Amino acid sequence: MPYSVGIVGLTNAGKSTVFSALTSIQVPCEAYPFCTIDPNRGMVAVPDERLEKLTELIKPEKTVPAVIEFVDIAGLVRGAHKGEGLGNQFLAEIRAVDAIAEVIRCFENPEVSHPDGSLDPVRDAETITFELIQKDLETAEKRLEKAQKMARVGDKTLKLEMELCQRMKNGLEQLNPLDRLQFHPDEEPLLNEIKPLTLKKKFFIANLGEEALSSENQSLVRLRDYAEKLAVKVAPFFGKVELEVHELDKSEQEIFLKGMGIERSGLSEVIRAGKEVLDLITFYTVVGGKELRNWLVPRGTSAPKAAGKIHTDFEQGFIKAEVTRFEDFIKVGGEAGARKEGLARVEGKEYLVQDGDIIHFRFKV
Ligand SMILES: Nc1nc2c(ncn2[C@@H]2O[C@H](COP(=O)(O)OP(=O)(O)O)[C@@H](O)[C@H]2O)c(=O)[nH]1
Ligand SMILES: [Mg+2]
Repeated sequence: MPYSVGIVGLTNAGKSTVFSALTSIQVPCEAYPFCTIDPNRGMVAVPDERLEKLTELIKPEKTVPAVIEFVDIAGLVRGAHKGEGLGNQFLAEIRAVDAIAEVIRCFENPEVSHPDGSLDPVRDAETITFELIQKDLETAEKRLEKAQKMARVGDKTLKLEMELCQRMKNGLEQLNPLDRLQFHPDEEPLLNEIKPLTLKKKFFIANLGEEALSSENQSLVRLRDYAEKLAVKVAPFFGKVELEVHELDKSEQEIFLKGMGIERSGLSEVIRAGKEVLDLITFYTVVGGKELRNWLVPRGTSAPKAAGKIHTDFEQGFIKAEVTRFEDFIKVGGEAGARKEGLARVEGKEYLVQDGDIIHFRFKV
């Protein structure tokens, strides 16, 4: 399954605009078995210059880029925890994603009403956090109550859960998102099950209006300031502008956006932020000189686990990995050159994959 990023934000922040702009370059579904057809979900090819260079060098029959799935999750509004918006579907969707991108409105437009009447990115970010805290509080309280009941009828295994939920509850009542609390490794499995919203990796998407092209945007400055204090990344995104250029093909888009003074597309900013919060690295495979692919894995992934990403059998049957660094691979003109020059190292089960590795797995099935 690809990594997924859920787009949340207040009404009219530009979630759907950002989502459409991100997913406007559709990846062909047939290369991805997990591809589903759902208007609120879209698969985006991860922009990768190294993959482009490798394609030029190897000229494979097919290049299949890694994808990240984006989900437009509607339903977060102020007061949501009191029963407005934030239905079960919202919760199920947000729990299921790997990271949250909070779209924060930074554009002026008198024709598009703001639910709180004025432009204020910091207040909006805090509203989102507040609502997510309230949701987590509700979850913690429910679980605590249930655990207490069960404990009364003699189930002693629930001590850990009761303690955890009590601590979560205390923290949340003080309006602390759970990522500010410390947890014990023993509590990880429970936390993985509960999937609290304020423990998710997250970043902001600053949705900028056309006016921000010509002058420094005060909303962006304020949001950046705020985000820096929380150590949260900000990805600037000209939602409407980028959506409007989506009829152009990819290279034309780049030229057009550069012409407007947008150096890096919102897409690359968002992917960069997503990869960073999830701490992902990229490795490459070339199967029989025919199919070139890049793969995203968490930093610190072992070679057999990385092989398992390609096919579950590969992890079981892993024998060894032949690894060449991207720079070496390019320098010597490919796999044959790398072998000849002794630049293709043989690595075993313990090897931790490095960003930019080109890997030839050997396995038995
Ligand atoms: N001027 C301007 N309008 C925008 C921008 N982004 C979104 N909008 C408009 O704001 C309205 C709400 O956007 P939408 O994406 O539907 O917001 P959502 O409720 O968060 O999904 C739409 O009419 C958009 O065209 C922007 O960057 N500039
Ligand atoms: Mg929407």
